[in-house]
Amino acid sequence: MGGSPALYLEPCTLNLFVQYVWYYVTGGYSVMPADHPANIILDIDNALTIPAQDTDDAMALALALVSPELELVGCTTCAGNCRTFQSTENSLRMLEYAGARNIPVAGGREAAFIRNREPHLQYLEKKTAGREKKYWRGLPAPTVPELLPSSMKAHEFIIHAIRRHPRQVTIVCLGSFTNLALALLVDPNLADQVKAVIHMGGVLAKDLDPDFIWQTPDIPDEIWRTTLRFNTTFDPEASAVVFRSNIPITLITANVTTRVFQYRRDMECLLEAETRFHDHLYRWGAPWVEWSVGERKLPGAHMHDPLAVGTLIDPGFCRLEKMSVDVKGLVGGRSDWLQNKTGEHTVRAAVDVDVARFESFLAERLAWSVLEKYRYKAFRK
Ligand SMILES: [Ca+2]
Repeated sequence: MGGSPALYLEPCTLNLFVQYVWYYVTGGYSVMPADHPANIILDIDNALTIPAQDTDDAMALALALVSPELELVGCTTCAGNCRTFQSTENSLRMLEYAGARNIPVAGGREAAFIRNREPHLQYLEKKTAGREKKYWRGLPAPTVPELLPSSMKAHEFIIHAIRRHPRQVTIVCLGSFTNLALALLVDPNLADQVKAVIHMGGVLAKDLDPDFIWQTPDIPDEIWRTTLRFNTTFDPEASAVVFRSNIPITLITANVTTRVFQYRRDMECLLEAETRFHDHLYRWGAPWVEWSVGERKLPGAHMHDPLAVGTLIDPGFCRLEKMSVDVKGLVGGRSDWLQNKTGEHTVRAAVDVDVARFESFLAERLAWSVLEKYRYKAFRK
């Protein structure tokens, strides 16, 4: 380190400093839409602490915990990147380390409505048997969470929260649609009370060209095309229930999420935050970045889900267009179910992203402290 040590600030520290000063000078309100903080439920397939699985749900949860523009009402868990019970454990552990003990975590269904996703889940479980293991070598076994899940199941929690806060809660679905669909079936009048749904999923029909590079050659084609293709197709019957519900839906498509990454240098920012929570994110997040660079030959780790949460914080990160969903086509296995035309089931879908601005926002924001309100305030009854 050259120059005067007293004046030198690491780039991460400098970014943090600027963010804090800016936030406190402006009061944090100058860029917030009028309805912030936005109440959200995060429905996630959180695989953090499982080697060779995506870490993006965990980073999305972390982003929610540090962002004053959001009010995290609770987490519900679903299958996708891992089994549902694993997502529940991983989320409870994160909240425990964050000191956010009052945020409920409600476990969801393990299985899709009617499709057999066992081959998909067993494929994921075998994934650690190969040479990828080296990236996670030496890490201690994750602790058993002290926190317990909610006594409510995920769909019951969704109904409970929406009924307590009608038209005020956005449901952020970062895995399959199973839990939300179940809530809508159990409580047929619930849809009108849901403010909005934002979902990481979908692929624009124009980009279904076989030459389009998804940059995940490690995933077998039959797994990729039938189930892993970005959440929406994991449980297509559940997705159909949600798309037919008339809830305002925004899809943060794979077209934009595959363009945003977490880099090695970003992991250093987590380490410098020096909290148990950030250490945990670093410990399990850094190997995934290394694996993505070493095995997938990517510049960093894909950050699909944080972009969905980030879009709630700043809608300007993505350019959205009105599109239609061919629900019958989706259920029937068509891959071009998201189309740029008028149709019966309209959604807003992300067609472009401000990559540089979002990536730097995410890197800086994740080093922020977990909000005090989650440490001390009891969950609103
Ligand atoms: Ca996810």
